[in-house]
Amino acid sequence: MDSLFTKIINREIPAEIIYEDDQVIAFNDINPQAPFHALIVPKKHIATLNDISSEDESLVGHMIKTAAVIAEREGFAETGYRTVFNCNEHGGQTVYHIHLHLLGGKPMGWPPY
Ligand code: DGP
Repeated sequence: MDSLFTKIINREIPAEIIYEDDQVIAFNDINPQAPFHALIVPKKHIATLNDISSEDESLVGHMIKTAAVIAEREGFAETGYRTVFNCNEHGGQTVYHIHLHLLGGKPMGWPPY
């Protein structure tokens, strides 16, 4: 059974795709928590951060670099932005295919609860 995000990668479910390359895809979050809120998702299915293997380290680095590239492209790299990985129940993870939230366009609060 493919994950929800694999279905988006395979164009079985529509999404507003804003970036794609051979390793990752990025699309707007369906429930935005900031003026800009996108998800950077690896094409390889990895369920949680706990499942990242040493061979995935460059892929995860590429996800983070992609967030920075999109922030620059969207014009909020200098003012700043928030990136978040949620992991499992206490982390607030609801989709079990790792994804990096990229939020921008307003000042973010801290702590995040
Ligand atoms: P998390 O709670 O960290 O697992 O974040 C999952 C995010 O995925 C949440 O912010 C909402 C978003 N999301 C869930 N279903 C869909 C969908 O079908 N399309 C899009 N674009 N985003 C979705």
